[in-house]
Amino acid sequence: MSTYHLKNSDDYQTAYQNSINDPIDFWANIAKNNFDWHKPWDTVFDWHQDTAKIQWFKGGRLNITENLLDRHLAQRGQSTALIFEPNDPSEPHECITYQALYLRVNKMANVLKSQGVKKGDRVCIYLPMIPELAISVLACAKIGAVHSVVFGGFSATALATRINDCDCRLVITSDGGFRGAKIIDLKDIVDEALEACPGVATVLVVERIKTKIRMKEGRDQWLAPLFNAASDQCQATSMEAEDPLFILYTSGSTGKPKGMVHSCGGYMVYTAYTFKNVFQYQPDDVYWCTADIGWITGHSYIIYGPLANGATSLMFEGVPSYPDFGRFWAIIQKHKVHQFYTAPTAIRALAKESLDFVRPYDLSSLKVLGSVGEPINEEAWQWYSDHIGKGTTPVVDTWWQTETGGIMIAPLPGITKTIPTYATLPMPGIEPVLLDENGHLLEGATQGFLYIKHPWPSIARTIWGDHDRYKATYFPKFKDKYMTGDGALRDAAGNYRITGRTDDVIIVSGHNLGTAPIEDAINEHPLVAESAIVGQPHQIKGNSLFGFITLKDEPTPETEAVLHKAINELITKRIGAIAKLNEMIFCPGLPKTRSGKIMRRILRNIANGTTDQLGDTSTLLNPEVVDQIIRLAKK
Ligand code: 7RM
Repeated sequence: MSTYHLKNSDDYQTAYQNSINDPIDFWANIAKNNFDWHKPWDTVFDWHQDTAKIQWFKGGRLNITENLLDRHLAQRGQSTALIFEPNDPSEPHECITYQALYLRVNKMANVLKSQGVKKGDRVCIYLPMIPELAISVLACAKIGAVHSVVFGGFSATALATRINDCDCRLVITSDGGFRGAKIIDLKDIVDEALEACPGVATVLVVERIKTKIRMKEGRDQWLAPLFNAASDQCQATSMEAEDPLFILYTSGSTGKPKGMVHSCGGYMVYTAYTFKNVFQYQPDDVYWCTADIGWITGHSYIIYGPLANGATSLMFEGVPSYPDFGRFWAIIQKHKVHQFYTAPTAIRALAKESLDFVRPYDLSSLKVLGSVGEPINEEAWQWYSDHIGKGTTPVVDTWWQTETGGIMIAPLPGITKTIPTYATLPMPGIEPVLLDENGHLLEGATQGFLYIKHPWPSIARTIWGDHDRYKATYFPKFKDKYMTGDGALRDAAGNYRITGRTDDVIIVSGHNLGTAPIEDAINEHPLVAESAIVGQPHQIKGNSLFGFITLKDEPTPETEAVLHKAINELITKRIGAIAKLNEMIFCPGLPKTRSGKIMRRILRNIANGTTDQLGDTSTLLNPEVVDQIIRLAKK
């Protein structure tokens, strides 16, 4: 028997040992005893290393929404599933019970069916953080449609790329969204995107901001009348455990975004299990994750993990700074939040403000504080622990990825030790290893490239439409180890500290940005010859983007000023405002190796002002440009 809820350190130790000694028995037990299946699986685990094909609970049948909603109805139908806290604090919040959510999901599922959506079809969801977002996600899952949620901050071009990549026929959006004092015109962005998406036949529009928008005849329909007319009863579609549940795009170090595909069975089991244990969720606790559902954290730890446990999950429409920097703390007090899960970038932004924004609020309900998305620096960890946790609430630094589906390395609050800046210990079923550049296994206290040995149930199964890229990205050197792309350090007790990306992905305010697509956007400018982006440490964002740009002609101060603006506008248009450059310099050339590769390491040193540590520059083709760039950067 595997214990679902780990209550103490012995439970953790035992579960961990069992899960490593016999992962198949371990996960089969968890999956069998804690979820509803239509039919048991034929094979717990199947792995073809040559093709990087991984399957969990193959042959098993289920519908994930029955595990999220239906099975709680008898006991907890009247308890709250979702709390919606709107952007504007004077607008009333909404509590949606399990029963009510169940009925709303049924109605939405029937709307989708009436629009011709069938099992396996892809549906793009481009919505602000309103209940209809969670309801749309669950409605897709109910009828076996594959949802592809695109974060509302992405531009029309980025949205179009994602719609076309997985061939979505239907888009769910809203007239717009509220974000702090701003209004985001989502429908306008969709209209622009769809000019490049001939495959989209239907757009369902939620009314949120009540502005006048354009509705395209024959394509666009308001959701409300369809929803109101739909039946609130709907038969869940029976899914194979390995059928895709959703696609979520993440930036790669090169090329177009990768549509990570997650499957129904393994994803459910793993997100539910890790939610219960990492947050030590107890019935009637109020749990709040501040992520947007457009990111994996929102998928796994606002919707799927919490609801699988019958939890009350709060979703917040707004931003931490509106109407003032006390908003998070006001919400914690208002809803008596027990578990709070946010990102280091938010913590740093709030720590910079006066403690007068924290002091007025009663935060005594808090039992667990979580962090996710990027390494949390010591000062931020300490501020979070001291001022929000009052020195007693444990801080859990959770390391994981879009590709891992769920939390991989994290302390169990009140159970295992927390150490500032360390994600500490692996979850049961997770066996991290550190390798050196040549792939040799490193033992004991050391630092290296982080790999994971044995697939766990919620590992992404493929990249939509490009399984070769999946294999090449995650199993590039060793068929038997998943490559995370992160570096890590391990102490003598086996605790892990994640040191950051080891590839060309830069994490800005918790958003993963690949350098290549940004460089492509810059290079589109007719005056630009070439460009390279590096990350520069930033007090609040963690990293900001620093661009080195060469022009086709000698720049003048005037062209530089104009280009500065034009380039950031181009980036905003192609990717989104999150990818704007913080600094850019126009240089006579970029440092290159003899084989023509840009030496980003050197550019990183220049951006960071650590030019005394340039290291080996002997392979450089053009060492003279390095000095020129250093001089320009100092200006
Ligand atoms: C959940 C999420 C994944 C990348 C990952 C890391 C970084 C995430 C932490 C972290 C240090 C953490 N998915 N990362 N969590 N680094 N400590 N606790 O963020 O796909 O968007 O990003 O984020 O580099 O590879 S993600």
